[in-house]
Amino acid sequence: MEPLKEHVRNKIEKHPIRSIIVLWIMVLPLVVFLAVGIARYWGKNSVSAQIYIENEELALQVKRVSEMIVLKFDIMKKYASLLAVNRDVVSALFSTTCPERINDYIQSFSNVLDVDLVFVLDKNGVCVAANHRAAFDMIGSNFSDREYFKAAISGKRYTQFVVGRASSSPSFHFSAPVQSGSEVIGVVVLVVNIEKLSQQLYIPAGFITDKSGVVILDNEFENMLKVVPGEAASNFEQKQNQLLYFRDRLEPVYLQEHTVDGMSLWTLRKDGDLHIFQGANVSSYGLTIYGFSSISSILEDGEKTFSRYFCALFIAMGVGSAFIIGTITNLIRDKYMRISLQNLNAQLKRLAQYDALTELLNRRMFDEAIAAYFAQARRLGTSFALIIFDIDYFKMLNDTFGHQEGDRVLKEVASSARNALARETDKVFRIGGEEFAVLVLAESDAQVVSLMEILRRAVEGLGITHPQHPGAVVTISLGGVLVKNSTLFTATALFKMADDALYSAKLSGRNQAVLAQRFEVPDLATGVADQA
Ligand code: GH3
Ligand code: MG
Ligand code: MG
Repeated sequence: MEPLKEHVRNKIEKHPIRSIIVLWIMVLPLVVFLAVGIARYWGKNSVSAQIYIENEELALQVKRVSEMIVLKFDIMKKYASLLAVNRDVVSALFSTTCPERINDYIQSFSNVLDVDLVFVLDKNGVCVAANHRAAFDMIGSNFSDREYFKAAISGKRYTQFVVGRASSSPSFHFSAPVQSGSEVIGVVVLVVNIEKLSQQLYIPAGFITDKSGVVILDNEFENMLKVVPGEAASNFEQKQNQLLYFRDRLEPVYLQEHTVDGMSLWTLRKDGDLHIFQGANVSSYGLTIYGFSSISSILEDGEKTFSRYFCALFIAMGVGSAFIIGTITNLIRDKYMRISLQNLNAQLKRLAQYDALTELLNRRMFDEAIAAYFAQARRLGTSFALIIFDIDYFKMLNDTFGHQEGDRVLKEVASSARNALARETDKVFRIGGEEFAVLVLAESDAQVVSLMEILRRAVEGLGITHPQHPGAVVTISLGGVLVKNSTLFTATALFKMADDALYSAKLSGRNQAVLAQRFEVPDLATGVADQA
């Protein structure tokens, strides 16, 4: 995990633009996935809403048709009753020969009420009168086997769908009994052709079936006298078909159900449009209304809506994600750059303060430290010591064993000096090639001498082979000075005193320490220095 993080971090730091593009391309499939999901959801919602409205409209249409049927049929029944109480009609049924004026009356009755056929049957079912158009064919014919006759002769008004035997045209028959007192003496029949009804009961797509499931009204006419699959008439015998519908066989209505997104949809012909369905029963007349409405355009629209939503979402989310990635990448880059800058600063600070080889404080820090020791000594009246030491015959060691070995020796001497000094206030500096300085808090000359001796022995004790002569080891020479009354010295003067002491140590044979003689200047104002 860590290396991956590091890798990403490095990439972001080095190639920010490229990283943003790569990250964006990596995020792109997710953007597409989300855009498709949301667009599909929205598209589906919009389609559902439109289909809902379409369903409501269709339901309303179907309801209106069913109300129209009841209204229309009720009126026809009333017309039939009205004709049944006409005095001339009643008297015609009593006479053997029907007077022509009855036919005239029936003709004008049918004209005024816009009924296709009106006729009167006697109690045996024989036609005795009819409007002019049908009179020639019908008068004298027997209709006693018809259901509408049987019902009416038993005293009931009746409505029946009939396919005319002579005309083979489908129509509705409305019959009513003609009574003389309580006795039924005949029947009047009003006939309305389906064609006429179709114009008044219009359903955009759909049809009306009778109680057996046979289509008896279809605006398109293609389903006329076909049977809805699964309905009673599917199992009718040829004889029954002939009697009721004047057909040998009843074709099935093409009606195919499809389930789309949990919705039941229907096709009304092969590869036709998908339709929604709404049905209604007109129970008083045993009719069923099948209402359909095509939603293909809504579904096509849904596809377009999806594309539109998808494009809009993809652009918005694509731009949005690029912006977010850009911002995040920038934030990460800023953060890491800040961290590296901090690290770099710390490193620089270290480099500025410490010597790279020995890891001791450097010359600059020595200058600062000596000034601070002076300041503290002046303020608090403390005393301190400065010790300078230098490796003996170091050039020879370097020349004999090489510079690298020389460096190793420098490091060892440095760390042994540092380890020899226990207190935190004791500080060791590398102030030149193989020259070191020590600043410590000290009270007396004796203390300084013993400290120098500790350092000298520490280096000698390392036992590092020196090429001067067989058995020789690396040693150091030291010069020290104690600063007591600090107002009387300067850093330069002090350094010179220690350096002089070191020089004396070298002259006296090396591997030894020399304490500088202190200067005492009791009165600053006189500017005269006395020697102690
Ligand atoms: P003396 O006892 O008088 O001090 O003799 P010396 O040879 O030690 O003194 P000199 O000043 O003649 O030589 C110092 C040598 O220290 C010269 C130089 O090659 C070596 N030197 C200085 N700095 C470094 C360093 O960083 N690494 C190494 N390996 N050698 C260094
Ligand atoms: Mg030297
Ligand atoms: Mg030296």
